Amino acid sequence: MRKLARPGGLSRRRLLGAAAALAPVTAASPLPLSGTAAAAAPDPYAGLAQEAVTAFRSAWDAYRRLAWGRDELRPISGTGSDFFIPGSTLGLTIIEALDTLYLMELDDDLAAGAEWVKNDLVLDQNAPVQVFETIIRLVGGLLSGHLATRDPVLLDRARELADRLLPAFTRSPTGAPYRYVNLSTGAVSGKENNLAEIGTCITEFGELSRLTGDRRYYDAAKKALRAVYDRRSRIDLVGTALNVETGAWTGTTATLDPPVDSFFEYLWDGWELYRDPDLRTWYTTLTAAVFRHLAERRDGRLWFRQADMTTGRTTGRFQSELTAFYAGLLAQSGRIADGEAYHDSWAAVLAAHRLPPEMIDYTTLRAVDPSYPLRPEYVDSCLFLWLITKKDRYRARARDMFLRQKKYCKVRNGYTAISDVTTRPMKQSDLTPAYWFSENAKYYYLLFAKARRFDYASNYLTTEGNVLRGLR
Ligand code: DMJ
Repeated sequence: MRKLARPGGLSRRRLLGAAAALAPVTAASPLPLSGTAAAAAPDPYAGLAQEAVTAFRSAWDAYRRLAWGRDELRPISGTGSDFFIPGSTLGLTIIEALDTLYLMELDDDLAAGAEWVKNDLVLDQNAPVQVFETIIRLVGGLLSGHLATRDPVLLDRARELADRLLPAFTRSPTGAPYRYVNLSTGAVSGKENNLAEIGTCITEFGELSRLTGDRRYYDAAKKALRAVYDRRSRIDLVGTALNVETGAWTGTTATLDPPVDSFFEYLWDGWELYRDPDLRTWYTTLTAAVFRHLAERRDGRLWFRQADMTTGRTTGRFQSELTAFYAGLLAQSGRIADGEAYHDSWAAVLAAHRLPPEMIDYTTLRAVDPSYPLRPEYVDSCLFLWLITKKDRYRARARDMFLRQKKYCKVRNGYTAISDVTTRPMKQSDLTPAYWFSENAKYYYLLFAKARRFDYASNYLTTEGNVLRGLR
């Protein structure tokens, strides 16, 4: 996933500092993919940059060969699968890959992907889709694809899709969106919705408002965030889920884990991108409560427990791998030491396991859910901690993770998710999640390559890794 560097503010200063540490790459410089790149001192990561492209290509070429146009690739059976609508495709992997193709300068493939979107993507689907996933993956992917190619049709498609999603927001009495909407009829369903799905849309919708001049998208997204913030408890904690019609809490556990995670991320990101002071206040107020009531040290490591949102009483000591993103978010929002400490906690998980389990009991680091669906969050935080602190440690951690992924997840047709990281040999499943093309592949490349089409000093990546600022 994510983010930032924008005019003004603490994080920009830090990112500018980080950028100064990079050898400047000009348009005339060769793309530093080999060990003989233009930098004066040999770059120990240059070979890995080439490997990151090779890894991406192996999965992308397999997708083109075996599953072109389908949502996702099943690399072991050599088939495709649907993500949003059984029996229909929305070309998810193509749309997720667009800006990664651009950054890697794979321009023929980018052109093929853009052509598919223009000629073959059918949005008028008489079926319900999950609003959150459609926004972060498809609207976000189309927007970053548009910013990469400057093709106006991609922006039109993003807008058309957002318009089909809007009833989920506008028909809700509270402004918190319904979970599903039928893309053809606008019928809404799923009145119980969780915080991540309610609150992860302001950067994609904000960008759409910025590019089209139509405020409706930004306003709908902000109203959804406000619907949650206004219902915080007296100790400033929020739960996990709301009834979007009545506004009553249906999940009252305070946690950073899913299904809340990116709700916090987009409060900060919305402030970073659009300078809306409400969003900063909401982020700051809720984060202070997270540190007051959820943060704790175990064996010197920083973790975030689960608690009752009204009383603050502890209800669990688990942590999802998805929450590893929070290390980067903390650093970006000015809590650098906390961000680094939290990343150290996840490095300890990697010292105990060959790949990070989906869920651990953080008191023992034992796997509670032993699957590894090729999650990107640990490396996502490596990227932003590296940009902010300039410490090589985070590139080294990303290299370690890259090599582990290669060792355990590489198959003939690219990379596969793992169903159990604790067995020997590891049990592989049969899926390359589309976010792998937008997130993992991109983060490794940006960390290792000094990509000349990326502005390391000023950028914003969404929760899905879509680049909305910083493409050049
Ligand atoms: C991605 O789809 C996004 O990062 C989302 O916010 C949660 N995590 C998945 C990948 O793990």
